[in-house]
Amino acid sequence: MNLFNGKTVTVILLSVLLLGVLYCYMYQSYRVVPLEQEVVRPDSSLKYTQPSIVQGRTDVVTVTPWLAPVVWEGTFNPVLLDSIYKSKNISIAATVFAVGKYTMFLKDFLETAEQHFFVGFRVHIYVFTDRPNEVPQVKLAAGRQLTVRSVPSSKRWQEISARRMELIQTLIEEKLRNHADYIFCLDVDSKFHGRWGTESLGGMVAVVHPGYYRDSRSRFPYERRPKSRAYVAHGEGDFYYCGGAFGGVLHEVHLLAKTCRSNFEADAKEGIEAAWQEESHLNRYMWINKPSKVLSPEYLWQDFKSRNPEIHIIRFSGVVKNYAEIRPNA
Ligand code: 5GW
Ligand code: MN
Repeated sequence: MNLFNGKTVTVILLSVLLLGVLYCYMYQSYRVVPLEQEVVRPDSSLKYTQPSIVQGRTDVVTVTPWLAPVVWEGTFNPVLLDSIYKSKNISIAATVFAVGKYTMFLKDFLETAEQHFFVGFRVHIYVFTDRPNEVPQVKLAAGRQLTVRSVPSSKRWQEISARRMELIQTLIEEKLRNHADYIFCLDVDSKFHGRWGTESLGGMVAVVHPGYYRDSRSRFPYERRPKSRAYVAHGEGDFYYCGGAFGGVLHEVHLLAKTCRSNFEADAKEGIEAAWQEESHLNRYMWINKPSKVLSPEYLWQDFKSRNPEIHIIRFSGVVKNYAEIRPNA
């Protein structure tokens, strides 16, 4: 019997090949762990107080029934979070509208954003205004930018409101793709008072409205007419979210803006305007498509409201405004 006939040689060669492949595969899978551990952050960022798994805030709900975190002071470590996102070299866009006399709010908004909004990160603020010459000169830190985009004047709030979603949609399509990772859309009649940073980042992010967060949902000012595309039925809805602040990753906010805009316009064609315009559409959208992160009312308080005990910090708050003075036709 010839041990070295063609068949045996083939079998031996195939076995060697198989062992080789197996070895490479095992070697790889053993390596995966150390390789991943090599991508560590600087030592100092790994030293922080031990997180507890049994103690934390008990006075507020810190997770939704669909397991999205609800961000409250005391639920996160800002230094740890910043170090995680620093290594990803993220950039954050923010939109703010200042049409008509609302340009008067820009100075405080922009100056306080410098002090509190994603400090140390790449931030690009887009101001949409019909009065570009009234945009104040604010000194920006390195890595931070401001762009002014002209929009037509409008006397009707409904028009401004409707166009907000449209302008957010087209900004993302035309400018932001491949230039920003996250976007936040904020009301201009507000100021930052405390940190608003990486703890707020998520796929789709909504802020719980300060005016309704302790109420039963039967009292939420959702759009209640079924013929509107912003309709939320009685007995439905999670929270009442603010129209004055929302955000998330680019593609999520793009879809949100596009959907809200088309629902808003389809309603308008039928002569319907939702109770709180785009805030109503946003609330409907967030009911159907749950936000992946919910920000507590720390992230949009109102200056006229006294601070409730569960509010340990006010990060962003709407100023008290004189409606007669600033609003057209008011
Ligand atoms: C708002 C209401 C009635 C008429 C006009 C306006 C208006 C809103 C305006 O004239 N110019 C303008 O830039 N806005 C933008 O929409 C601002 O960014 C403003 O922060 C946002 C939402 O309107 P607010 O802040 O008056 O609404 P509330 O519900 O926060 O009081
Ligand atoms: Mn506002």
